[in-house]
Amino acid sequence: MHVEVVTLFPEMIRQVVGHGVLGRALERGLLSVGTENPRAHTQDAHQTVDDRPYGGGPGMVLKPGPLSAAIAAATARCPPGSRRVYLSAQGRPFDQSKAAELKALPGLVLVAGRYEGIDERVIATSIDEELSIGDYVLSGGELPALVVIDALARLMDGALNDARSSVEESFADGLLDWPHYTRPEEFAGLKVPEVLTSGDHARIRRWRLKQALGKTWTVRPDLLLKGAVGKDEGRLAERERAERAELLNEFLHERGRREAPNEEPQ
Ligand code: 9D3
Repeated sequence: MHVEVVTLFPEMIRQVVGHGVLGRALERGLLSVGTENPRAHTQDAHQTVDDRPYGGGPGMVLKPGPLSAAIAAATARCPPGSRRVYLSAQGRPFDQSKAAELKALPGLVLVAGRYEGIDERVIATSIDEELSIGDYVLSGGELPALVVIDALARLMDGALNDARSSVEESFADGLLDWPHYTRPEEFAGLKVPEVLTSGDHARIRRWRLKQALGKTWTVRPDLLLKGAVGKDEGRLAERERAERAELLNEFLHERGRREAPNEEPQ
């Protein structure tokens, strides 16, 4: 997959994509990342990329000319069938199922805005989809573009070093993670839960699923209503559904049914 980022700060992108899982995915040729700077598409001596908003108000708006020219240049380096995505606080939420959908595309042009935003006519003529990474105010689309690229990279076959089987981990799909422990067996007066050193893999699996269900109930009950995230969305096998119901019931029974979700019992 080839990804292009249209940005006034290409160094921000280049610096980050060299590291970790992402850097390895690039080295392995699973993914390539290029950048295009609207400033390179200006015609005036001052290389002006922004201007005051029609109608007045604070801040500046990215001018349509240089930005649309940069999007065109970036698109020309992507295979046919690529999608042009504008990262914006006004977009639909980016989530794991959207990551899986984008992963299937041959290429992606990610447009990062700055200032108050971009001229609406660029959205009308040069953007296929608008995505937000969450309900908080950032200062531009570069970090969101990197978030999207990172989520895509780890979905590429061969990007992760461990050969994790999707079958093996699917039992906790769509849930928050269970607690993790490593050596030593006692730290800060706290022991590793006995079940994890028991060698009883069926018991360990059920303990982990119950922990994941309990944590999810407590901090993200919305995920339980959704069913699951990702490719298995809403397609939990009947047996898994029954097991989850049983273990969630156990969790609720043990912590006291009267506590509402979101209340971490102490
Ligand atoms: C009128 C209020 N605005 C400024 C306080 C609107 C506004 C303009 C530009 C809010 C954010 C931004 C810059 N944000 C992004 O480019 C952005 C973003 C975000 O802020 N939150 C979540 N996802 C994204 S994706 C791009």
